[in-house]
Amino acid sequence: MSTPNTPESLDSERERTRTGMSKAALKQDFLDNLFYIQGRFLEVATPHDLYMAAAFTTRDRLLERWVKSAQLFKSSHARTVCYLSAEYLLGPHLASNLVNLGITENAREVSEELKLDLDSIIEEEEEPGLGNGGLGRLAACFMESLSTCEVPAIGYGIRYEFGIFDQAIEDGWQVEKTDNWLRNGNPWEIPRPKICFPVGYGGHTESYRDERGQMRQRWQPELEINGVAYDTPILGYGTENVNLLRLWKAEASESFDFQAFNTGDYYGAVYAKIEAETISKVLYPNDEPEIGKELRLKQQYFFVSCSMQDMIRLHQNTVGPLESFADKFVAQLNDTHPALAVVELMRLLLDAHGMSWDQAWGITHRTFCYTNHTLLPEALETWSVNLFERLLPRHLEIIYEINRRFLDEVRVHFLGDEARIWRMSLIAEGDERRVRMANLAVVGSQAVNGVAELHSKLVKATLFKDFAELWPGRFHNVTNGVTPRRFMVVANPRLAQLITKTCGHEDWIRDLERLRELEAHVDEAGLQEQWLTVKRAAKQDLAAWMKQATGVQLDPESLFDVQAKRFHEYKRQHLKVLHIIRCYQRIKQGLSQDLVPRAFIFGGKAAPGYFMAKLMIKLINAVGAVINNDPHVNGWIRVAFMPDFNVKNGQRLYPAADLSEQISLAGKEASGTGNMKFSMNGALTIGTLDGANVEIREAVGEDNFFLFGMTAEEALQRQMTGYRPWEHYQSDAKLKSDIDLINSGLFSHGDTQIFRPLTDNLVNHDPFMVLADYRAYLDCQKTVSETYKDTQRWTRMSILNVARIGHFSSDRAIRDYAEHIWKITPKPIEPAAG
Ligand code: F55
Repeated sequence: MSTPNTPESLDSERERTRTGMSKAALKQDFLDNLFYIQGRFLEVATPHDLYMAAAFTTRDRLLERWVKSAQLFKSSHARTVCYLSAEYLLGPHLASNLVNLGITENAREVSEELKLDLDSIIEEEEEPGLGNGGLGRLAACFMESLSTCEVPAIGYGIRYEFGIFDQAIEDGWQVEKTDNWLRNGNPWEIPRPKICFPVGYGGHTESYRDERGQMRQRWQPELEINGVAYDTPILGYGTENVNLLRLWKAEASESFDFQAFNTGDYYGAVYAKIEAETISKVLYPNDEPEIGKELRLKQQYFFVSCSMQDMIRLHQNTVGPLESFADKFVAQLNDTHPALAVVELMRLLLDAHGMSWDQAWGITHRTFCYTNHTLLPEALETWSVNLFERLLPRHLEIIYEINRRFLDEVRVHFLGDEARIWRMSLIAEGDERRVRMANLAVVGSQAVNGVAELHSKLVKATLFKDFAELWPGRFHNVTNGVTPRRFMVVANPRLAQLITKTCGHEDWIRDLERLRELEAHVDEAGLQEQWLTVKRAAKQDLAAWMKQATGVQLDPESLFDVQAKRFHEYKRQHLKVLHIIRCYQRIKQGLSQDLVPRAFIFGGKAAPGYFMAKLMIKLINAVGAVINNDPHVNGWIRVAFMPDFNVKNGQRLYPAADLSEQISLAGKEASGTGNMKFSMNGALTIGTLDGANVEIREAVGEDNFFLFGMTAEEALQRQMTGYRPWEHYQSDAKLKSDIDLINSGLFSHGDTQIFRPLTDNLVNHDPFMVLADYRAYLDCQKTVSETYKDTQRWTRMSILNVARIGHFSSDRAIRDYAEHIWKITPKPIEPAAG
């Protein structure tokens, strides 16, 4: 790109040179880093060396902004959001940081001059998969948008040594491989060995008299370990603000060595060290059965204790007296995993800082806000009182006291309603008494929110009905969003360029509502044609990737029909399978005339202990193997399973999708965020009225959304009046023949039993009402096919989906939180003077 010689452009070029963003500076630093950090010349550098040099060159360019942000936040006592999350599903940093620094083009040109390919350098990065799915990815989108929206923030979490497992498919089954993401080093983090806090476990509590003669409680833990901070800068787009992601690593404290020295038990001390370090060893894949639960509670306490101690330290170093703690900080609980923070802050204020209960509770209660991400009863966290007593005895005492005072309030409010008191108590009574973490989070927070309108409504009407009646003003909705930087600009540069060209500016990247300007061009043949070209190119890229990863050949001319998300029965991947089998049977019966050629593409991991979910993966691969090899099918339909669906692979999928499958049973998916990512990339949605689908449909227009299925209310109604799935099986001949085909052994080398657990469950129980929605789903898919045949109409709908999706940017979500929940105003960093 040549730069015209206007005074402004010279100024900005000088500015770029000054801050090291020029091509010359980038090239020099890249070569220096390659030599001084990796110890390599260009000629002998491995792909990994090149990636590390590029990463360090990029990181150097964010440090100045980072330090400036930190300085300003410190000196101005800026109000700060602390996002507490057990998971951050960050995805690769390099490409996203290049975009947010505005140097992708320069980096590409420098690479070309050095005869290197920027895309393969970017490919080299091993992503930090420190999350399971939607909840962890939301935390990552929010961190990026907090920076973009110039809201001072710290993300607190755990530096898992092993993130979410890598998924391989062997003989059609999911096989889990450990995710050793730190193996080759992590250039994005900065260890802070001096930012280190002790965390206690076990032991007992005791009473003592303080210097003023007051009786107080204190905790004598049996074991103490250390949490050490590892910091990663999180850049925003088009801003100088850089926020901080601070992840804690567990280490043994010196007392271990001391112990060994005293007792001579050297090996005992070494084992104790190893045990301490297991606390941040591995991310729990959700839905795990009971075993290992204790370690999970230890993890939760570990990271919230470090985070609360760090916040208190920061406050004392800047503002000073703890009375104003809740003015300086607001702490957002990402689901209940960090809910112990409420109790830990109470403990620190009471026991370490000598506050009275009322004073400590006043601060704590004003500090926290809580986001709920699920209504599924089996996903609501509870911990056995016995375990608590053994691991965190002081915290249990504090929970009892919070509960005592809270239940007194309930008693006064709802005179004599004992049943209600039982339901609202922080302790569930029963064979085994358990602490209800969701109730604790609600009681300890000043604001509670759901993640989509429907979900927030159900939160108030069902899960927290009693609480909403007690404190109606506490409940809010903030609909989720995703970052358009990663999911449009990074993932789909061709589309981003076309949008920029059509709108005549790049401002849509930071103000996503401006995508609406596309609407004025929706009927232009030129745009429609280029839109199709962009989509086809993305489909070709995906087809090439799939071919090398799985051997399955997809036809880019066919409709790419994608369902990518964690495997769970409520998400109903098996409903999609029934549709595929129906298409297959039609082809076999010579009735393929009204079909359009389709590629059915799946992606997603199943929790290692979730048998049904793993069986669904096996079924998809089994059905795929038969269909893909049946000459009769002759390319009409193809089934492909993308192995290891993670952020990186998601970025390959979203741009290539024509159709996005969002088919959960209404009322079960809190929001969904994949639905937004697909739609932003021009896929049309087939979906139920669930989670954020409802709002997406309203935004893009009902004519541009394929709706089917029961509403949440209808589903509930049918469950209550007695749902009998076998009646559907018996009365719908096609449904019966689809399910029977699964059990015929056709897809399983004659094994008629292997898929029985799935089909028996569908026919006899069907907790997520797959059979009830089967007919409506097939009918709707017919409409999809009809619509796809009219390319112009489909393209128009696709453009309108993108034009009207602006609301689902995580920038909007963060602004909602800032205004309604956190009461915080942005704090821009002034760019450096020239
Ligand atoms: C992780 C750990 C545990 Cl123990 C339980 C659940 C999870 C988890 O990953 N939950 C999750 O991803 N929930 C999802 O959150 C998204 C963001 O709000 C929603 O869009 C989605 O509907 C919800 O299922």
